[in-house]
Amino acid sequence: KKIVFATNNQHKLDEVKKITEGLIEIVSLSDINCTDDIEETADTLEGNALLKARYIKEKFGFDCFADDTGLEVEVLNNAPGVYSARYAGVAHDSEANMQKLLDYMKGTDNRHARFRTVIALILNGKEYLFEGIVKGTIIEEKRGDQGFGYDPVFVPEGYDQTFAQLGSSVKNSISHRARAVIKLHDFLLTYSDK
Ligand code: ITT
Repeated sequence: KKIVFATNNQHKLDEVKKITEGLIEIVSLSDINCTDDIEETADTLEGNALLKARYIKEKFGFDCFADDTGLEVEVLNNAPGVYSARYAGVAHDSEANMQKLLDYMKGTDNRHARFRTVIALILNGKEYLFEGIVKGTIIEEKRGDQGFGYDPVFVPEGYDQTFAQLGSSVKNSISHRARAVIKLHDFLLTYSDK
């Protein structure tokens, strides 16, 4: 079954396509000629994921899913969280976002953080949510050049390299996004029974 992934983030699209290879056929927004920048006005990951999925369903009529992801840092009371993309003020400036985070955490012993992805699926008029979490720590200086966003400062639990050093095959086997996507896949597998 084909399903539209409502994202403008090419990195997310690449990751999800890899994770679902041979399992789900992913259609991108550019495949449906949508270049809209969907405004994310909710104050939760769940809310923004639903908002993006509903926008595509309402405008184009396709069943679809959307991903909203945040980095939740314990000592910052789970900030930047839903505001991860525009933490430093300018949307999608990953360098500035990471710098602000490292500055705020300077001298802090508690480095615990987690990535949390919420996927919202709209299928046959109903809405479903799937969550994926990976725990880890924020290091003191960026390391690695793979991945995207906050990957250079995040070391997943059980590893001593960042997502940006570990690369896509390791990231895609343990990440927040992978865990949410696997739940989505398992749901779709058994869907016909529901
Ligand atoms: P959409 O079109 O899907 O909304 P986006 O880039 O706006 O794409 P989000 O609203 O979920 O995505 O923004 C979350 C921000 O968190 C994003 O800009 C990245 O900087 C960061 N981020 C998301 N997933 C990440 C990942 O797997 N690794 C590192 N950083 C990530």
